[in-house]
Amino acid sequence: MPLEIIRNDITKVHADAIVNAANTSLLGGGGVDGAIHRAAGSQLLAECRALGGCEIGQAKITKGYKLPAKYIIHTVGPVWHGGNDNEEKLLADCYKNSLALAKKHNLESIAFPLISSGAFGYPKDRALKTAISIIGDFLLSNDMTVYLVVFDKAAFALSEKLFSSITQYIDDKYIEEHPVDRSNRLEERHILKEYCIEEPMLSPIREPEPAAKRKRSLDDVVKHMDETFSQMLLRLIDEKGMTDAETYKKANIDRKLFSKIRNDINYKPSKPTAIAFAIALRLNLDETKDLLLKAGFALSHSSKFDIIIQYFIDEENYNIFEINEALFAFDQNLLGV
Ligand code: AR6
Repeated sequence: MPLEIIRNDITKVHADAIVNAANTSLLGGGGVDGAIHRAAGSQLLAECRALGGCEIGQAKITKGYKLPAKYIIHTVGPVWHGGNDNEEKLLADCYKNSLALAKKHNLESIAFPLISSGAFGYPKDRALKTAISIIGDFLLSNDMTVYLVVFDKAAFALSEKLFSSITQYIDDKYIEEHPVDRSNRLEERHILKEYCIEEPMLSPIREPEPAAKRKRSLDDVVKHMDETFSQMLLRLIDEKGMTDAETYKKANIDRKLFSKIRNDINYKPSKPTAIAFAIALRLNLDETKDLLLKAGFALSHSSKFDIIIQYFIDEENYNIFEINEALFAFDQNLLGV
């Protein structure tokens, strides 16, 4: 998976490089910086001394010494002064310059902490947004595995607005699934019995789906009935006029997995992989269900994971990285594995 949000101590992460949230002296400090220097050993400080410091937003590379990572990319985030002091641009530069340095050294994987979000006081939800947006952009035109290491989940929160609208959506969907209040229903049964009226089917009344959302015809469905997942995926990629690379990047799927799927007509993907492709292809809910069915899966209203996916499809928000940010906040599996 090209971008993975993980909860871990970054000094334990096995990646070609880990990123250090340093200060301009590059001579060590507290937080991640302290942890990295302790874990890498004193040779790291000796190499850092020779670097002559680093400007805010810039990045410099050293060896990883005793770390599992081969390299450390040191970058200096901005101190948060309330948001009107160019903080966002400087933080974005940290990610951009670190990724550029990793690319220059032909690295295949890199792990970032949430730069500036500790001692430097940058609000964590904003820091996370910037990180995801810059890394997401980078991955649309580069092949690399990027880990975003979120150390303390307790302090981590999705933006208040997104979080509450997803929570509301989850609540609504649960209600839709259980539309008749149990107590009302018992009372109803009681009245029916009292008056010896035959009990009708108490099936939930559902609103018909708006026609605009039903974009595929019965004809279409029948015509493609015998397709396998892989065949349907490749057909949809053609129909949408997308390239393979564009598709697997937008799906947060790595190239190797994609070529496996392309070359094996009977490939059975995992549910998160199948959904990731539906998102990359901007499928509507019905089309998503059709594609999932080919892989033997369905979407239900009793799974939080499924409801969150439906929320984003409903909102026509097909940014896989934002979806993963939300899934992570709700402790769900991420898309693209
Ligand atoms: N692994 C992953 N994340 C961590 C770890 C760890 N071992 N330890 C802390 N974090 P900070 P900054 C998280 O303060 O805000 C230093 O003294 C932490 O929860 O390390 O950029 C430097 O020398 C937070 O979310 O970095 C600078 O002077 C994030 O990493 C200054 O602090 C960043 O917190 C830099 O401050």
